[in-house]
Amino acid sequence: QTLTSNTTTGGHMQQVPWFPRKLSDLDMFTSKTMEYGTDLDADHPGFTDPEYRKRRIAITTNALKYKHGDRIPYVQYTAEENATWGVVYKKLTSLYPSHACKQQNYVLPLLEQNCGYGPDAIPQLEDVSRYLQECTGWRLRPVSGLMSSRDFLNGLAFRTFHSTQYIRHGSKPLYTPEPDCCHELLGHVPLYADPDFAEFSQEIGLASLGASDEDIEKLATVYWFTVEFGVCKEGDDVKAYGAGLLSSFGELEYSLGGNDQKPKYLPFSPEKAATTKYPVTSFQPTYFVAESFQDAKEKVIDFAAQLNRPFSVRYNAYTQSVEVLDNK
Ligand code: HBI
Ligand code: FE
Repeated sequence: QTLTSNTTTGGHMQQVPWFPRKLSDLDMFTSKTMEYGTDLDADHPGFTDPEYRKRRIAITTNALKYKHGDRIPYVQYTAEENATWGVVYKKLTSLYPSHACKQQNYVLPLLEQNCGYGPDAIPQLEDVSRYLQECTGWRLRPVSGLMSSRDFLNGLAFRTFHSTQYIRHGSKPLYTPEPDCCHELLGHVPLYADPDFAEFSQEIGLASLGASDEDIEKLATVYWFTVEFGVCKEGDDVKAYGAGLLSSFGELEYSLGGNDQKPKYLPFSPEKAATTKYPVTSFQPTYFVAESFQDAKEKVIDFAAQLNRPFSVRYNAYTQSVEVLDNK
């Protein structure tokens, strides 16, 4: 951590890890993307396919050149890429009515009407981002691969979701070891059109600005158990809202107790979730159940206030920038 932001609290200058103060500061993250992106790991289904690797480089170039305020370039997806999307789209949307939270089911038809969702073609990030901005002020930014937890969470503070634009390898339509556009567009995007989820997710981001490395780890774990693998109460039922569930046919069924497997449910508590260990390559043994997105938001705000940061922040939606407040 070399970059620092100075903040004055109680008359003392304090150095904390650098953090973005305005939307265009997110341009700083572009060159720091890690792993994958263009360098595929050996167990990736596309690793030995030179055509796939070339395609990935072509698509991630958009993200590497992107600056705040640019249009996100359209990608001319190939027939094979659109076919892969179609397989995923049909499989997942068939499970949503019974398994996904009501917000996912409310928003999906709106995305079909307003920004090109459907089984035939991969929606364009630019169209999706514009629609989200109308709904909640959330937007997408193209990204070339995995970011650090700090950078990724910092984006959320500015109602910005970093999204990959490439698709998984066509040989295994229902498997991907990394985020791809199916995961982003089906798992994450719909809930960013929901006002309560929009606020909840931004709070995790605001808490991450200038946070210590230990607190970033905690917030990334809270993110994991909510935005990625969260389930929520709906009357007497439990439904999925986490993107890792909404974009995985197998785990979506498993997480709600399908196939006679019974995962453990705990009531959502950021304190508890933040220190819970989790596997990254198998289904989750434990899910946290939120009462509602509003309740989860309030719990995250209380949790964030206990973290070890000498200041608090306020997001100014008019200027789309962050104000640092002297008091904690
Ligand atoms: N980077 N591009 C990208 N996409 C993610 O979903 C993502 C990330 N970096 C970290 C991350 N997610 C989470 O696992 C948490 O560490 C925040
Ligand atoms: Fe994700």
